[in-house]
Amino acid sequence: MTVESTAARKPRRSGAAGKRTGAAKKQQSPQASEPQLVQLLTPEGERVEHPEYDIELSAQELRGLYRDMVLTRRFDAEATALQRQGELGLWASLLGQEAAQIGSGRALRDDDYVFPTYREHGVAWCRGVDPTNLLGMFRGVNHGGWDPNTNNFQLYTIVIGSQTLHATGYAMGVAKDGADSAVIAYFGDGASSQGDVAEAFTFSAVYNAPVVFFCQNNQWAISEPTEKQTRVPLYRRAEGFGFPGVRVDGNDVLACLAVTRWALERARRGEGPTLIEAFTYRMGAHTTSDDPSRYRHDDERLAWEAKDPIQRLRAHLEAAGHADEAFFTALEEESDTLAKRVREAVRAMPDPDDMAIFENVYADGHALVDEERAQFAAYQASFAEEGN
Ligand SMILES: Cc1ncc(C[n+]2csc(CCOP(=O)(O)OP(=O)(O)O)c2C)c(N)n1
Ligand SMILES: [Mg+2]
Repeated sequence: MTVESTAARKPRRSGAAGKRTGAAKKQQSPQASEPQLVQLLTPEGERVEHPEYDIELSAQELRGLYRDMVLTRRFDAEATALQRQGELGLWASLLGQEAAQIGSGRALRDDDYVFPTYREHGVAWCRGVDPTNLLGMFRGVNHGGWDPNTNNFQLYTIVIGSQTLHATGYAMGVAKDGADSAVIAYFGDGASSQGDVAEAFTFSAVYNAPVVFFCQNNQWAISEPTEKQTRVPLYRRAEGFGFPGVRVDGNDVLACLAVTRWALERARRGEGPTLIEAFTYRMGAHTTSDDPSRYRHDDERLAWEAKDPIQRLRAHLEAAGHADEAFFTALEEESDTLAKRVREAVRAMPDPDDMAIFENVYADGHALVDEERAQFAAYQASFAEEGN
């Protein structure tokens, strides 16, 4: 089954309809005219209905999603700045993908398990992984920085697509245990071309594994556009494997939350995997080592800026009277505090022990690793001797 319908999109009557201001226009978004895109919040911040994926959230919950996105964006900007200042070796920014990550991340239950790529800083935030822990690997002082089982959030995975197989295997284990938790694997449009992803789709389908495949189609795989990855919209790939695929507006935090919740519930009920394609955009460079001006035009980015995930929720909050100036000011202050904490934590990270690289290679040790350790120790000691 492929979810084909965006039918009956219409402006939604909200309790605060009377308070609607000019910020909430009825104009349809350009994306809304595309078929198969689930949307609950237009780029102008207007709530619209969807027949299959509607969601009711309190003003407090909406403010919470907004806060998550603002703090995540601020943390991400700070990490980019730290790389520019030489404090990090590399950073992979999530700029523009906040709604996809916070919406899906907030759909999860504590006992669900997440298999991320290297860009899921917003999901990490939702799982309660301290943002400073994300930076150690990018500073080169550790190999990960957190215990996956503390927050059910695996370590970042650089090998493109491989985590979809890990997630599938884990989900098959969850099903064998008889648990009703679910697993979610994040990956990108580029990763969708990897054999690992096709294998994960096959295994999860035939074993009915409780896993959600959350593909952030941010339109680019470094310098390769999505049309180099596929001849059909990515969400339709699922059909050939025998499970549902849904394309959601990845810049609409409410739609991402609603669709991910639905997919997780399917998994819990034993109905197997779902592919969600969050249609979004990588606003920044692939990483701090990349220069997107070499391969894409500025007007593309500008068009997506008009669909900014944070601005649209802010427009909705203001139009519906769900947040006042004091809320936005307090959040700005909270962002500053977070940024300062992140800066200080990174600069205070101790360098690792030189010999630590030889640890945890084999559980019971290995002759070759022992030999290399001894060689390296002798090499290091030679500097001390020279100094004497
Ligand atoms: C197996 C493998 N092949 C190639 C790479 C190099 N590489 C790193 S990121 C990337 C592009 C990934 O694009 P996408 O899946 O769309 O994710 P995004 O970076 O856009 O979030 C590639 C090819 C890698 N890390 N692993
Ligand atoms: Mg991509």
